Amino acid sequence: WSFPMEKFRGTILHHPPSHCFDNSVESIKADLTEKLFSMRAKFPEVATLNDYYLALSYVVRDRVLHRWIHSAHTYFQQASRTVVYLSAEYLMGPQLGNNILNLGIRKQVEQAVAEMGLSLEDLLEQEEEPGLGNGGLGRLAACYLDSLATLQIPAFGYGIRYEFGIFDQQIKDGWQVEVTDRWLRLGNPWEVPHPERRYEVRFGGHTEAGYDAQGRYRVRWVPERSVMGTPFDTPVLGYGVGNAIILRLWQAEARESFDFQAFNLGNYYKAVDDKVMSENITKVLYPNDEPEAGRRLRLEQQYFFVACSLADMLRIFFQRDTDLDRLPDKFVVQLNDTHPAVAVAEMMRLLIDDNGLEWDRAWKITTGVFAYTNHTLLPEALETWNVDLFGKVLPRHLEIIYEINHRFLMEVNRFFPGDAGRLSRMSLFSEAGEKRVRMANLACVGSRAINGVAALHTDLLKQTVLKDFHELWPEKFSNKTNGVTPRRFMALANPGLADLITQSIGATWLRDMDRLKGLEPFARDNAFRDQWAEVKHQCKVRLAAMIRKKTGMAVDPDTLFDIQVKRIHEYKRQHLNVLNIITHYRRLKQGLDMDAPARTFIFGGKAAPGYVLAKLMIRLITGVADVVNHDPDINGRIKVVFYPDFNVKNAQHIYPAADLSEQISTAGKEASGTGNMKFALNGALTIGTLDGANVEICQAVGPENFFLFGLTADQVAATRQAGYRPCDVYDGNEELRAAMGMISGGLFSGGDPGMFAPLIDSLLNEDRFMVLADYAAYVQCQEQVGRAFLKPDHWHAMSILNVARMGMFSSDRSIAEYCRDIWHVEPVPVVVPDETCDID
Ligand code: F58
Repeated sequence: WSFPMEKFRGTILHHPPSHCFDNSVESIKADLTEKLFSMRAKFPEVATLNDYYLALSYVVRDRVLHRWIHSAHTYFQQASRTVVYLSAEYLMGPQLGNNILNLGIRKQVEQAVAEMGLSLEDLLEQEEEPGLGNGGLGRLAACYLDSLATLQIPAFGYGIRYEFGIFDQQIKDGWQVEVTDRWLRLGNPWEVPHPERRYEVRFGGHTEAGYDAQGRYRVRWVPERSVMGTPFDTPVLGYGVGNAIILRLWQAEARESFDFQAFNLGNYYKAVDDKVMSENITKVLYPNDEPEAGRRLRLEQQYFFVACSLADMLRIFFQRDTDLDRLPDKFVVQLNDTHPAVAVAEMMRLLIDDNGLEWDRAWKITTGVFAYTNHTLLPEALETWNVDLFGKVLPRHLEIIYEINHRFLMEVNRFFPGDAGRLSRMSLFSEAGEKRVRMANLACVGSRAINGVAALHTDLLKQTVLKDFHELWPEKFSNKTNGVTPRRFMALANPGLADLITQSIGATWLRDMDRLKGLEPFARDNAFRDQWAEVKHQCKVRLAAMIRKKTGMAVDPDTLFDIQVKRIHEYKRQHLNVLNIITHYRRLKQGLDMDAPARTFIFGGKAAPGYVLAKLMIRLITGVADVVNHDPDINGRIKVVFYPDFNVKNAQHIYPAADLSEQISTAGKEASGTGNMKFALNGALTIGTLDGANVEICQAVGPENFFLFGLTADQVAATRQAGYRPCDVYDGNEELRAAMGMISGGLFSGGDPGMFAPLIDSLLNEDRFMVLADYAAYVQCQEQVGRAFLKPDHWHAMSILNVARMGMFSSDRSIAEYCRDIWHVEPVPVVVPDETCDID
């Protein structure tokens, strides 16, 4: 088969290539051997496991691209309204397994590789995931692409192709050590580069104002330097449909490899300087879970990917249209938090400077295109940029933002005359201290829709950080509770449970998670409960083997697996979990609580490299593990594990094995959480506060199937208002004093009493996240968990009901709501001819 080039002449693709991919076992085997030869230049005797992984990936990629070509052609022909998702992060996870699942060819591939003497599991294990995100926000973007494709929505995900993603975490002597993530080292078979379609992105310099030939006022940006953005496309398949969409990530490259003038003068180093500087822009993902407003490179990253993405969007628009007033009919651009918010100014620049539109017309188009999702309530996490820095990197954009602000504040003043406080709060610039650009305000002003990511979060947004904007434009606000994809986090991660569910209620739940409701009657069925318990047990055996492999530790799959995996952060309160473990440990040493079930406490998560207290929390966990795991008095009744390098790949082993999911953030601090959903979907019961989406999960599964504890968001605020003094709580609770005393006495730091002092001091003096205030309620709730676990029939019934009632937490539901309420887009089915596979 050769590519039918003649069909690609001109810009319009009249007939996409049609090729019948034979998905029989024989054919997959033949293709695999051929790819080993053509893509790896190897014959079977010398091929490594990684060669086979790559060859299989190319076999699968051909079939994926076939769907993408038909999708692109369909969307193009129909000039479909398209969603543009702008996100600085995507945590996609490994691709091979997911693509095999969505192509519906798992059984054939399994057999084909087995007949060649390989195991699919080993090949899947070879894949290094693209860790192009920090945590929940990046993973949400990946789940949303999965659902956009599955719901047949024409969409592009745009982002940054970081050469180094989130660091790999190792644990050395109990401490986190960060190791460069060289994910591209062995090649990435999933992406298709398009160097022919690059864009120039300009930076710095100054602006010049003047009049054009028609006497119109015009501003010219004279940049100081520019870099090129090259797109790398990764197709994302829908499940059970022919549709595929594209994740398009931009890589920065120097305009020219060498500055020839400098080179000719003999200054070789000056010549390579530019190349290095330019390519730095997409070198590395910032590993912080809070913004770093000081970093010029971070601002450059943001503008770089926004400029490339909007230029690309306009290129696509102009293929079919000439009238920019129709842009909002054809595209909607979703801003995933404020990281791409500079897009509002860039859109205005493109319309006014590059396309000659007048301000009002440009503003109407801009505010017709954008929508903004907020992901945080923590005031310190709201992104701002120093005005001087901003002006140096983006002088023209700063001018545009000043003009937007001027007009906006006049509008505010019309609605709320003379309200100076409001004007200063709503201004796009904060003037207290050094002058800064407020990106959330820019995103709100430039967008026609604003949403939070869980019901409580959206309510709190309206009452606190975005209160003024809500009062001005209540109609812009809505809630879109997060969701997760059941394809990756059930079908792929937990095939045993997925099969059991499918045997009981049919397969449709994977595309319509509300169908899980059909499991409810099975909660009373003894035989089913036994099967359910057996699946969970197998998952725990599998995780125990992984723990053994990664840490050398033996854990018992018959114990209660109590798991907290997420970024390490004070507000997520891993230290509250630890205080309970220490309390439990002490009681056991005293001969108390002897009837409690044996537990394995498992932690996982990365700490931002500069976040001292978070790194200390990891050291505390490993310190406690060291003592407790080796104490002969405990005799295995408690084990503590820190599972290193928590990422999407590991997560797929971890969620299915949990009995208990720890969702214990301070109420009002976690915007939504999505790990909470992944655990519950896999049959874990939750111990949690009324925070983020826990509120909705608890309501959906029923409070009788959820271990709820702690202060509510209102109580947290009221306690703070009333002058909360953590030392009073400390003084009044003997067990708390004892637990903290064991830490500060050096028991978990090899006798060093100073090691955890910063952590202890911060709890005693300020306790911003009310750890001490919730301690007693948490310990008590954990006792309740222990008692419940001793009644396995009831426990498994609760577990079944949790899964049965998780329907609304599918990312398909979230995306359907975005489509209906914000994006106003319709599905565009894609017919892929000549496909021989059935999707099961
Ligand atoms: C997370 N934010 C929220 N930010 O914390 C979580 O509650 C929510 O479920 C999730 O978004 C999805 O809505 C988050 O992950 C980041 O990682 C940012 C990365 C860039 C710097 C600032 C934090």
